[in-house]
Amino acid sequence: MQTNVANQTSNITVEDDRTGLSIETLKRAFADNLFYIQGKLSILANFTDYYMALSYTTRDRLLQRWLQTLKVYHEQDIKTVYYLSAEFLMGRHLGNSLINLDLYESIEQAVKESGLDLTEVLEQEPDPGLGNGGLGRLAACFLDSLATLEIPAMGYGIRYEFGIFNQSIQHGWQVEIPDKWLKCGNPWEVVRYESTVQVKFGGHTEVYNDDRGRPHTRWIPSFTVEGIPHDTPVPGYQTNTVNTLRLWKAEAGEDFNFQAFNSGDYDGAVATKIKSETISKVLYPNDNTPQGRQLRLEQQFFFVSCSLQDIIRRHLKKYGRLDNLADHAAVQLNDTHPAISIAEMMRLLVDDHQMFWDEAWRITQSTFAYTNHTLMPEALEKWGVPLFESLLPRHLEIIYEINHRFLQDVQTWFPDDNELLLRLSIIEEGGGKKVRMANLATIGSHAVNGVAALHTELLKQDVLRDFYKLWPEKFNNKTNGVTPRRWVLLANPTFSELITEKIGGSWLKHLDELRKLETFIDDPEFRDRWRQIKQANKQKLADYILAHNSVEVDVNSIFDIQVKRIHEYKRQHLDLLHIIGLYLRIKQNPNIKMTPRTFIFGGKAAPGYFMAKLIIKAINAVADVVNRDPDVHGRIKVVFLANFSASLGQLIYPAADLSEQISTAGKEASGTGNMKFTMNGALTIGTLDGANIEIREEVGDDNFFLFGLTAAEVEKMKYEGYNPRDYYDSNEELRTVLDRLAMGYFSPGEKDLFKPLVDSLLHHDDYMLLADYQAYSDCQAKVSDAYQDIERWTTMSILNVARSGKFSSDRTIKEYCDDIWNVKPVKVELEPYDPARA
Ligand code: C3B
Repeated sequence: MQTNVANQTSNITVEDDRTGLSIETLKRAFADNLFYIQGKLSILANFTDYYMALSYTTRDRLLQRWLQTLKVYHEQDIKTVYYLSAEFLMGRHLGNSLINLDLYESIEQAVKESGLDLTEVLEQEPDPGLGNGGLGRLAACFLDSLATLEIPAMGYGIRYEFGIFNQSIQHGWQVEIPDKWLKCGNPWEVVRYESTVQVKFGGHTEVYNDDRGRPHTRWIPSFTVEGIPHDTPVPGYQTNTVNTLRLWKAEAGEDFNFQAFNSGDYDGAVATKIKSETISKVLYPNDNTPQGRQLRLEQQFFFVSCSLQDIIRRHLKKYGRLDNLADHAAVQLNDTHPAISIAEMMRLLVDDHQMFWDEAWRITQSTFAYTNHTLMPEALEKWGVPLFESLLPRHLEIIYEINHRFLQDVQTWFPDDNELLLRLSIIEEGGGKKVRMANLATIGSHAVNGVAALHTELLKQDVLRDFYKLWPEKFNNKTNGVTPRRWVLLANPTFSELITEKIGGSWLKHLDELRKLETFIDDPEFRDRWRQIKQANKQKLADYILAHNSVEVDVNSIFDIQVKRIHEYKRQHLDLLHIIGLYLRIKQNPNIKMTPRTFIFGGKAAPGYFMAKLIIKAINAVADVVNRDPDVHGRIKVVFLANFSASLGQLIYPAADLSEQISTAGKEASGTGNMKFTMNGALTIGTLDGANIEIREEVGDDNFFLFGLTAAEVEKMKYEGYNPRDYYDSNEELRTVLDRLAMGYFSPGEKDLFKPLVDSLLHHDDYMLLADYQAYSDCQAKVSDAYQDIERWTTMSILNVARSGKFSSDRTIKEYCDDIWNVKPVKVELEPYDPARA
């Protein structure tokens, strides 16, 4: 492609190419980076080159703020938040950096004057998928809010070489393709070799006496791995604060190969290298269902040990002592994935820094806090003792010691309650001993939180009930939130413009101000534009669907969307049963009146999760039949969008009319997609689950389509003996729907394809689809009616947005700061860039 990038070196001489913000300087910097970093003349450059050059241009402007932030943190007496997470689903960096630097329009102009279209360049960026779903994306929203609120903070995680797989759909089935996100290089990371740390594995422990005759334990590992920090800047929105996301890459220790190599065992030497590097090779693609694989424990310990050593090293350098660690560091455990931190911190303090146990324990407990993200029993991490012992022998000893002391305390508080001891113990007995990571995290932390009000209540009453009895004051709720910068401003620019025009721009930092939109609710011009923007967003998604699925959809139909990981508890198949129900109604009566709908699905299934993959196939099979049937006459269409990701989400949320949040009550800890839909003006059809409850509370009962059993009703029904067959027998439509699916109506040539799905519903129905089917179907009829009244729908949509302020992650982060971390903002003042002084 011919552009005029190189022709733009006009007569500007004063502004610095690396910091200047004028269009001319940006153009020159862009051309310069294309030439000197990408090594390309513009006539030979491709879009990846443009993307890279533009990223470096943007990164230069971040660096000034980033290094200044580091300097301020270094010089001032501050307390820092360390967010430990095995996943960070950051989304694309370039667009977000431009937004947060307030540089979007200037760069857009500079790029345009260079003959290019910014949106096309932005599309070149690989979406760094270093997470599975909600938990990883929450971590990313939190980093954005921390920087925006000017809180000293650092994210710590793993630099996976392969992120979440790319999903393609072949013959209706999910096919996984490795995600080589680093193949063209990563302009957003800076490697800090000088801060490399050593991580030990395996081996044994031994006791020795120090100079003064005090006994200590030391760990003699069988191998050591190096952790190399890769730092990514995390800019706040319209602040100078740029925090750091530090991801660790595993490499072989320096001395790994010499012995083997010198004795001629070249293969052996390389094998060690490969084993070491395997640790940060790939993200486990499971969401809410851990697999007890050794490599996974290695990953967890690897990044925890790297991060804690890093925190201690930096603290010691600054303060020269460790007794005040908790005054300067708050470490948050994002689920149990980093829970081994509790034992590793004790090891570092007691063994390496020779601290007394009680002092080390006080520091550990006051430093750590733990967030639980799921009640699914199968998702609570447990590691077999033999595996643990072979990989982390010293940590097992430390865990036994923590457990021993803890259970002694329990015994004095509750004498003679052996059952209680068994339930509270970090070690699960019977059927092979296991280490319970949630117990370890709860005992070793000063605060434990759930992620929505209902979830926290259920934690207290159920999963962590006994701990709640011991320490009620430890437990607190922190309802999740999402960043409005990525999920509204970046994803939905015209909509954001309308809002800013009406209420000013400060809503982006104070989302509660969206309330002011209610004053415009009767303004016909405002309402018109509101609808036009939604329509235009739907058109954009329709274009995408046509290009990717070859399905033409009607932008006047209800865009009814369910995007999230595929899981039985999330009940994508309930949505599907309803679609089949509608289809059968059309088949029975081709003239039936029906509000047109486009049902859109997206989401990945864990590769080993058979039923989830079968659900994807079923959606596509139904889509094939429904979309081709002339009787349907375009009234319903079904689309499965492949490879749902953060970037695809940015296209989808703004285009939704209806948000499907239909998990079995009590199963979805919070949900965060629900919040993104609401903020972009979609209405929700949902159960009383997770944060849906709070969304409904905020937007008002009249502006939310509620259906289904409550968590308490689900429990009661299960307790009393739930029989899904009763619903099958008594509900004719439901019976026909299930029969058609089971008979092969949607799978010609493969009669029994969906039998496992139907059997599971008829015989177990763990997630109570059949019990909720009729209520869901009735509620959907109300949605269709409401959509017929376009004025009523518009009012509801505006109210949903105006009342969504609570769901900003800024609010969530402020609560963590006040109630758990006890940290305060730190202002970063910018100094003019001066290479001579730097
Ligand atoms: C998810 C939960 O399933 C969601 O309800 C919740 O909104 C998010 O975490 C964020 O809190 N979750 C996940 O994505 N992965 C897990 N292993 C556990 C929970």
